Amino acid sequence: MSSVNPLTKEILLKLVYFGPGLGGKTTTLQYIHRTARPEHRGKMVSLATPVDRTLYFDFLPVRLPRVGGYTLRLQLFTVPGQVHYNATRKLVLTGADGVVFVADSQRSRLDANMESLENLFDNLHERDIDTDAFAFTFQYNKRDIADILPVAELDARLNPKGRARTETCAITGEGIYRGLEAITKEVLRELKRRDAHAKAKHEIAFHKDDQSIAKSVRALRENAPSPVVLAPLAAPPHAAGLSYAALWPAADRDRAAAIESAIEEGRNADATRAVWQELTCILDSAGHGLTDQSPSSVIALLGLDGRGYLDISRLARTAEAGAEVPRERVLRAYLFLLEALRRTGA
Ligand SMILES: Nc1nc2c(ncn2[C@@H]2O[C@H](COP(=O)(O)OP(=O)(O)OP(=O)(O)O)[C@@H](O)[C@H]2O)c(=O)[nH]1
Ligand SMILES: [Mg+2]
Repeated sequence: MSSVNPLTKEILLKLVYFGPGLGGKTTTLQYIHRTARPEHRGKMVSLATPVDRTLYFDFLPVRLPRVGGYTLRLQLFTVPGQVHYNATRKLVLTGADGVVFVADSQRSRLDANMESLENLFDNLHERDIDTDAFAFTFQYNKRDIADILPVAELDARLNPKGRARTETCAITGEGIYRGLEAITKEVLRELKRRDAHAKAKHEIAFHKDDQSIAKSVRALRENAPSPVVLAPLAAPPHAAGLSYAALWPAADRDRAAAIESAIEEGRNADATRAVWQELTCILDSAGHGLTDQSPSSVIALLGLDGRGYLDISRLARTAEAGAEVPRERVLRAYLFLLEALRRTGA
């Protein structure tokens, strides 16, 4: 559910990318993650637990500054499209402010689109949501493929009410930001409409919002170089030797190399502090949008060993206090961090 904070001038919105399996929802979020300015987006978290598939979705937080005097914090989610994961879809839809329906434009997927759309409506109706007054847009995806339905036919079959729709190719990113812009506008329009009826008004300066949303989304997209220097470590990357830095996202590899250099040079306390900082950051992003964001529950959700986490937190305190940190424990802490990284797909 949206929340407006007039003090910090922030609006938090939850947007869900919904649609049939393999339609391109995850690819859409990956594209935004890859191309948004690093300072305006958090880490992308993909949760797929092999044992209990009820937990399975992607999450990406992004921040749109200066929209009508407010900063918009968007929490972007995807649902698992496959038919049998409806429990997860219901869970992810909880409190959604808007939905982008990612349709697969391929002729052969028309039935799957219609089934998924019906499922979306069922899930919303179950929550007593009036779908006519719900922010909802379409992304007609995979427009790059040869055997696709014309837009007019998709409109007729999926979108008889003529909601906003964008033609996209999630792989090249064509149309993706226009789609994000469309749903953000819809959600704010809906919020404003509700606000007009509510007794307590937020007095959000929504004038010219469409223009400022467009501007803000455009600013989000421009790819800026990301300076990644982590104090207190600023070691040069490895010249030789075994390194796990390649397992990290490209933008973070320098920091991984810095941790490894510190371990190699016996600067165990420095390495510990850096591992702790990285771990906290990963858990923080993974916890965004969850009801219980405490590190222990995020650790449990990711299927990580809670004892390993406690061990690192103790070790970080030891390092902070200036006491000696044994090499094996730093190595173990680094291994734990690598595992956390792998599980979040960061
Ligand atoms: N040609 C083409 N392929 C795409 C496009 N978008 C996604 N794909 C491919 O389609 C496949 C499925 O994409 P995903 O993003 O995983 O689909 P999803 O909607 O998240 O699927 P579920 O998680 O099963 O619901 C991947 O192989 C993508 O590379 C597109 O616009 N064009
Ligand atoms: Mg997916």
